[in-house]
Amino acid sequence: MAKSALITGITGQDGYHLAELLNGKNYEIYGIIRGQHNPKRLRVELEQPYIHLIEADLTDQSSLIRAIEASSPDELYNLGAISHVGYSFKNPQLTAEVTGKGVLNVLEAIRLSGGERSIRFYQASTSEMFGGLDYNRPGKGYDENALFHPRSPYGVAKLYGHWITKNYRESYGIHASCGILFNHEGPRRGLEFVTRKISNAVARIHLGLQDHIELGNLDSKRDWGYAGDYVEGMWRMLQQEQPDDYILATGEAHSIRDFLEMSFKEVGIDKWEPYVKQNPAFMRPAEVDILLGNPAKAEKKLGWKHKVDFKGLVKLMVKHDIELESASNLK
Ligand code: NDP
Ligand code: GDR
Repeated sequence: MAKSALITGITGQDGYHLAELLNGKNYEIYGIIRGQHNPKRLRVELEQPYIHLIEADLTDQSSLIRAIEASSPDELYNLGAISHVGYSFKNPQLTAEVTGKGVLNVLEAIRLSGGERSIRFYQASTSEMFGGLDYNRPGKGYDENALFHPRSPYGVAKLYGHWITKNYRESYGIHASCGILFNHEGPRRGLEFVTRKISNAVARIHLGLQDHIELGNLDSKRDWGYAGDYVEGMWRMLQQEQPDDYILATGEAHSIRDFLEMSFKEVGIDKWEPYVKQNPAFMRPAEVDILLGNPAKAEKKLGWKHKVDFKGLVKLMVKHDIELESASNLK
């Protein structure tokens, strides 16, 4: 019989890629969609008509219980969150409710609907829990035993989600795993995140639709991979006999400047500095200077490895945005 999966965050970047992956494996897929009018609903209905949408919200536990009852999932992937670090500084309490307590709401919904033994649970933990400080940064990159030191309301809320998931695994024997994922990007990335903001602006500058881009800190470094690779790792975690926590990363870090340089090169611009203005509005009250992950455990135990490298990622994002912006300006 086909397996079934329930995904929170179905309208987000990872929800899209994970649904594609599971559809290819013949899963019955259910996705939670929130809000009485969600403009992304039509996109999902047109592009991924195989997904059964269920109206629910991470802050409304009864809606989560009903979603579990309606879908009887074998696997539940909790991807839903307020996921923008900058936004979390402006809406810290909402972030705590959705990104932090929302995880507890899902775990309790699993228990209350009697799914403790039958539902495998994935929690979307993050490299933002580490904070990138000198004292806790291992030379070979963060591994699963590194010290946490979150630097934003988002990171703090995610750390709660991480520990409550581990606690429910230890207390109630739920097959619950946390994927500690480093940044992963692609054409489905929201325009509010730095990589997509850059790839889209570069495409528009190339097409003469915009003359510059405004950014915040250009010196931070991130371990950037491709989202399509990372959802494969999520799925592999839930196929293991025992639940556990795993880092997914590429093991390479690059700066925002590197991303700019490589993106502008794609459209034949070698000197990118005149096209970039710094705007303090995009700076954060506390920054994470560098995040580098060590994916050795996932490589060994899950047989997972990223396929798309940094250069390939930049290339595919800029190419996609040139096509997208050209098409939307034909109309
Ligand atoms: P996105 O920001 O693209 O998607 C977030 C999703 O959460 C959207 O579908 C959004 O729905 C949903 N959501 C927001 N609030 C609620 C709510 N109250 N109830 C139900 N759903 C809600 O994130 P990504 O796809 O990039 O990331 C997926 C998960 O992985 C997130 O938890 C993120 O924090 C985490 N993560 C992401 C990494 C990355 O590099 N992408 C790295 C590490 C962790 P709506 O469309 O209605 O707003
Ligand atoms: P991040 O991603 O905070 O790592 O969180 P983001 O792309 O927002 O920022 C990366 C770095 O770029 C700097 N930056 C800017 N960022 C944005 N968004 N906009 C700008 O204009 C800009 N200018 C410079 C930031 O200061 C930062 O240093 C992402 C999210 O997907 C999280 O949900 C996830 O958990 C982590 O990745 C891993």
